[in-house]
Amino acid sequence: MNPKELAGKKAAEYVKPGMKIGLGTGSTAFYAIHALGTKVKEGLNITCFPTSQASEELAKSLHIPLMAHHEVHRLDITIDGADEVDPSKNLIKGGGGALLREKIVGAITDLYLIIIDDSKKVERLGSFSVPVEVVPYAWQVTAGHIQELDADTTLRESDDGFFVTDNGNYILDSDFGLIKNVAELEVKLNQIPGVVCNGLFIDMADYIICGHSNGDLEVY
Ligand code: DER
Repeated sequence: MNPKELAGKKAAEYVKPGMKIGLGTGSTAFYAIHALGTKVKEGLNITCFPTSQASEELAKSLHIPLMAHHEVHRLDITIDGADEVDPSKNLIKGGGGALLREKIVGAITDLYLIIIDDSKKVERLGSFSVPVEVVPYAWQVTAGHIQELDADTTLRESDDGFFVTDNGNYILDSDFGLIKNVAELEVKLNQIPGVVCNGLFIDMADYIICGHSNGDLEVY
């Protein structure tokens, strides 16, 4: 079993009957959603709230019951991936472009489980550029403000032009280098007009579930 599948299946074991579950986005969350689909097929009674159109479509294909938007207030567990995890369990997320919905969902979750393989573990955040979701209007101006925080910014592209998030926004992948103070940077980014969300998830993760290529599983 590959490390991401190992982590995804382990996270699904935390899910109990009657729970409300946030469904993350990405290639690791893919395995957790499939594991939940199997449990639903076996009779597990849960309702879920996806963090992307992609995860919503996957959940529907697995007949996982979904909540309507007006029904969501608190979630018992959210299972989601990450692009980098530091020893304090701070994260860089957004590599899959779902950071805004993921942060909204993570913020209303009682138990936030982050599933990774060991390639995501770092001593300090920043080797992976911080995804910053920005409104398309005057995005170059917003990029300028981010650059003033000593970053190189790259407008994320897709196969047919600029990458557009599920919310109709752009993403500026912002390279700050290894970040000295992640909490301070997270606040500074949020103060920039035009910034909708950034991929620094500070003090949000409750547990990291890490699959290793040798078959070991680490939960901390
Ligand atoms: O966009 C995100 O935050 C996703 O969680 C993603 O970055 C996770 O990466 P993965 O596809 O390696 O699980």
